[in-house]
Amino acid sequence: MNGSPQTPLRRALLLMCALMVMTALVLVLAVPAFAQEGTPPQPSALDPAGPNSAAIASLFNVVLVIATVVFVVVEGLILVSAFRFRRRARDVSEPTQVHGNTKAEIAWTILPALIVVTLFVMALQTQQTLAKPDTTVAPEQMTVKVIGHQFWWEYQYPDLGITTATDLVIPTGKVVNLELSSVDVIHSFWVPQLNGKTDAFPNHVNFTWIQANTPGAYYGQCAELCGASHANMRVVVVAKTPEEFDQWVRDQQAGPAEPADALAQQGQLVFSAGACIGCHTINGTAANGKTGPNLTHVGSRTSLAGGMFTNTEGNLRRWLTNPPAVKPGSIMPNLNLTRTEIDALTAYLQSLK
Ligand code: HEC
Ligand SMILES: [Cu+2]
Repeated sequence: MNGSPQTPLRRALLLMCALMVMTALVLVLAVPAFAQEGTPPQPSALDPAGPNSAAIASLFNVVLVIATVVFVVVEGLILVSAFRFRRRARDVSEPTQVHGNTKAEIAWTILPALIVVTLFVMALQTQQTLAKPDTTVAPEQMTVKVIGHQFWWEYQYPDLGITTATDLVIPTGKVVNLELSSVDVIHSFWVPQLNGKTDAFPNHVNFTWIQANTPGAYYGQCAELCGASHANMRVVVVAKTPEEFDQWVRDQQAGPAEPADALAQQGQLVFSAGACIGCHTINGTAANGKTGPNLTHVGSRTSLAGGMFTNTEGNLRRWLTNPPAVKPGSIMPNLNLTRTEIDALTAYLQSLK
């Protein structure tokens, strides 16, 4: 085979196969390694749970089909020509020289142009769907202000007088208009099953909307690098039936629960005497800080600290013990709380349903 003209082609093919096998191996081995325990489900934008994301998914599917056809035709032609017109062994003659083929040139100019124009028109149509919800399908609407913070989302329901964090609670079957902004750097609000990525800027209000077809928890992730804990800035949309949502609204509108047992009462004292009130609000108390999440009903949320933790006693303790140690760059500092203070605060915060 030495010196045979086929060797470079064979080498290239071998190299390509090796690369493909290696890529497959890396994917198979690496993906489970990243899926740590406690990581929320990684939802797919191709599994839409509402009309906004459904519009994006159907555009994607059309693009995918067209791109696949183009890929197969183009790669196929390349492979066929490379194989059929390859240099045979001992063939030293010049190949036939051709140049110019008007028909072929017109075809490969017009066809891609048509494809691009089709995709352009479809993308415009989808953009229009995303810009404005179809209110003939879901006539009921509500508005939530979504405010990005390093490293958690705040939600204000202006018509309902509710302020909460991380869990965005919405009713099913209703258009929820989201007015996005940020108090610090640029964040991006993204719940793949419900909407496309939408940036949240300081001093500017951006708009997107979501609508959930069925009750459930839809997970998302801040999609704009915003600092050390960008990856820990998550979001969960909790969609409830309209009846359950109304109940939630009544619970949130009520004042904070008065702690019943002695330990929780002690926690209330620690809270109101400490630095907490400078950064956190508990409605109807002296605590009216705005730096951190509103804690009036923190016990009713599914997640804590920007969705980094599920809301359990153990995680609350971990958080209070040393926030920046568990969440790099956290704006909540280590307050060097004693064991007794943490016990009391945990009991108190958990009682705030
Ligand atoms: C300097 C401001 C500051 C002080 C003081 C402070 N916090 Fe925070 N706290 C924050 C910020 C900011 C967050 C959100 C951090 C994140 O998720 O990245 C937070 C988050 C929390 C959370 C999680 C709430 C949620 O919904 O995710 C709890 C609980 C909490 N703080 C309790 C306390 C308690 C109790 C004290 C007093 C002992 C306290 N904090 C003092 C700023 C502060
Ligand atoms: Cu962010």
